[in-house]
Amino acid sequence: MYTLGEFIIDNRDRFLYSTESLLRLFSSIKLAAKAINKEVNKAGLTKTIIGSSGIINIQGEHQQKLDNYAHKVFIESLKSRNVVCGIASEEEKNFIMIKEENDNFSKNEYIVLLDPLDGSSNIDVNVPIGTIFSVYIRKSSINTNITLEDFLQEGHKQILAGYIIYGSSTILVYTIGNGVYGFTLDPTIGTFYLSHPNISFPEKEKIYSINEGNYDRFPIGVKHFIKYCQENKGNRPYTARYIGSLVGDFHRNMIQGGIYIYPNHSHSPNGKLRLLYECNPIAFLTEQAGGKASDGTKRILDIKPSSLHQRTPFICGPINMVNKFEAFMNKSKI
Ligand code: AHM
Ligand code: MG
Repeated sequence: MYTLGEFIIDNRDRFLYSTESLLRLFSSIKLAAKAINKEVNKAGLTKTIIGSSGIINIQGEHQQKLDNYAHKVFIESLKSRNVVCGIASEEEKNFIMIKEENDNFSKNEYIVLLDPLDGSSNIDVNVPIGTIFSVYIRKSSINTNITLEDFLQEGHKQILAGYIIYGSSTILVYTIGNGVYGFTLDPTIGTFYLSHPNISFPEKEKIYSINEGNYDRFPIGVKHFIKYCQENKGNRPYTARYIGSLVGDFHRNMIQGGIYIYPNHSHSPNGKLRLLYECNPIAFLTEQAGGKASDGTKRILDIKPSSLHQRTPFICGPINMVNKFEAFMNKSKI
């Protein structure tokens, strides 16, 4: 049984930055993940954790109590390991500047972006939810305050990205740009063990995942692609699977072979998902698993962000399926 800590040490040559800082970063991510896992597991038992907190977050959505809890746990845990200089969270309008005890700013190098609890509409109904994280090296000098520019970096500059899925078991999946690895939590002893070495999309294309309730609102190219997925021809129709938790839908599709689509539509002109907290980390994992991530026409990881909470249409999955989707989008514009 190979633990996450042992795995990181044994593979330290693959990481371009310090192993010690990576271990400290993971130690805070694991700690927060275990605390959230514990709360998720007893969500049905306690009214203090299910339901709305009564707060409308920066996205204009009702914040759930567990969203709020996960946000706080992650921030505290990341601060306590003294390894990051700045954090931005889907749940907070502005980025958080970390200060050191006797200083106005932190000399640490890592910038962390978080969706502390993704798929929160599923909390109260026992459906998988997740945490998504993404790490960059700051652009500003270590002897100054961090700035917004430290956070607005293209996705291809990520040095680490991953998610934790709180499902039938709790799994942490990550990449440092050298393949995708998954570790399952043994809740009895609180240790993550390697369970999914070198995950990649399988050859066989099997699944399409999209909220078809929005069908009438979709651009024509998306409608044509859906009809293509449903056509009885060759290896089609594909199976339709949609949980409404990006982490859950992506995890299944990466293991079983499927495309995830959240396009723009008439009520959501820029799509729904957030580039920095959701799309970039999942796009990094997608490419590392041999797939492709696009906004319908261009590579997600090449988009230069202009604001912290910006949204984008998001399509990810096996290369052939995403290419096909882009071809339908291009054809509909001619
Ligand atoms: P959240 O960050 O508020 O939880 O929203 C993101 C979620 C994704 O996990 C999921 O893929 C998508 O929203 C589902 O949206 P919809 O209900 O519109 O299909
Ligand atoms: Mg989210």
